[in-house]
Amino acid sequence: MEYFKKIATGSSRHCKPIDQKYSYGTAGFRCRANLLDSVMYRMGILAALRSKQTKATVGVMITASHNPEEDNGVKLVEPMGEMLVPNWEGYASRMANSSDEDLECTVKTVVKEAQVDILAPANVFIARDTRPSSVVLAQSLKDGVTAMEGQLTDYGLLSTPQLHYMVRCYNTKQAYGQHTEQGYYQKLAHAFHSLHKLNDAGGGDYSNQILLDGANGVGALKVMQFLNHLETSLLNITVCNDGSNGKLNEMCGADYVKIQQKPSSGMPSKVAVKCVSFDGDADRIVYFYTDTDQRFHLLDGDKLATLIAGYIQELLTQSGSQLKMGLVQTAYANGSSTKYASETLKVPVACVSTGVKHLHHKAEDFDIGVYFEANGHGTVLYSKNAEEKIQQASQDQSLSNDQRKSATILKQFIDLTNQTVGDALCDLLLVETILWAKRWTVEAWDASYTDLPNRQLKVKVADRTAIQTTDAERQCTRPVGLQDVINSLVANYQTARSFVRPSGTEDVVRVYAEAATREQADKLAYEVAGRVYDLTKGVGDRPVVPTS
Ligand code: G16
Repeated sequence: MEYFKKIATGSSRHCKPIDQKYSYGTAGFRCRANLLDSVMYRMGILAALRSKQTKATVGVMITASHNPEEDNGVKLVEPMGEMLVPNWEGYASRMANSSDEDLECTVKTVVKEAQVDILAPANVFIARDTRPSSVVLAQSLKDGVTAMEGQLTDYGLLSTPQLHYMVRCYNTKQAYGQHTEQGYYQKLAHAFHSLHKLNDAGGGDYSNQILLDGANGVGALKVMQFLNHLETSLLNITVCNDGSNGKLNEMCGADYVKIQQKPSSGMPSKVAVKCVSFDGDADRIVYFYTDTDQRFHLLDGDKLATLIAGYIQELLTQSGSQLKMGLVQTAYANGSSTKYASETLKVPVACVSTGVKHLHHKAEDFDIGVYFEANGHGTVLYSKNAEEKIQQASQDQSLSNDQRKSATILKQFIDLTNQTVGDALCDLLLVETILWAKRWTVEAWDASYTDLPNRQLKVKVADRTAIQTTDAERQCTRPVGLQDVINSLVANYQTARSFVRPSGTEDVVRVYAEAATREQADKLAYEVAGRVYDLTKGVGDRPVVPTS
């Protein structure tokens, strides 16, 4: 058939490096950009096949998000804006790893197994981040889509959540919004402005000044565009690390701030000023500030999750709604946040493996599912039933004015949320809306609970897949004996916890530890990292507890 001949012809221009093995990680394929040409071409083919099979538009984002600028990657977007479904991850791996000669045959097998109507039309939306390599890789991707005679819309530079949003808008025939950048900004600005009007008693000690670290990436560019739609008397954002001179994610961005537990470079140091950091493709956000004693305070994904869940809970109570809300976290969630959510907010908490795909899926179990990874990646999902009930309550004349008002606020809150995936800009606007409504400073928010001191480390090893885990990654099953070692180290500290897992985006093993004091958390993390190094053939220097 014509299609399959075109695959082979295209493949000869996008040859797979011999012996290169690609694995579909936490959020798609990710590695050095110079190894990705063949992967992009094949993901163009795969996206077209998925579009044919679902009879809907799908998306492909070219980004390596928080990774260094030299890396790149690909994230695939399902018709309703979610991440690619698990069985298609398997097809993606098979296609990425097929030899050039076998590719045609592999595609035929996928077509058969997934029951793809090869003659159906295909429609693919694509976008890219600001990495220099993304431009060339976009062409490889397009070649793949074109080989399958798919239609293409190239949005050029977008944040990852913007592309997810475009795909959902298009497939819902604009019921979710317009599938344009302007449409996205207008929807958010309208909801944000409306929420300020509705929360007319807001303000108080609230400060509308924000210093924003754009990670020298696409998020900075998009926030600057959004500012044209925003009433600056409500929110005054100064964008730093806008890409004009710094390098993407280098000593800046949400991942840097979260892991290093210090402010991004490239930002003025101002006491008590609210700062936010986006990651490289603007799907994560963390807040931070420096207090009058020059101490750094991080408000990470856990603090965002509990703030948002607590506020929604209040609105549900005030509107008399019976909807059930739940919070989804991962093993990285600080123990204090889990305790605060379940004991103070009385919100049920679920723990799943790392990766938005897992959190998103679990959040669908609730009427309203709030999900956040500690690294700042998260959003809120509202079931159809929840959206309908909230809409009805906002117009129900049998309810009191206050009840109707709370339901109306919730309705606008839904409009301010990107339900497809974590979205740094939407999350920022949600947080600012809540802080305004509660008349809170960033310090007041921070005081809702105190994080247990924690440390995250990366260990380079010969083969990170030597580490295997279970129980939402909280227990290590391989190498045999490592979990016993971790248990005995943890037993030496108070209120301590530690786990290890292979990263799905970087070639490292991640180590997490928390304990009652900063010294204990650091010591425990380095001790566990040292044992990981010993038991899984560490590369480079063995991690040791720093002396100062
Ligand atoms: C991706 C995923 C996140 C995950 C992060 C780190 O984020 O979307 O869910 O937490 O990678 O994953 P790992 O620990 O496996 O490396 P991003 O923002 O880099 O796309």
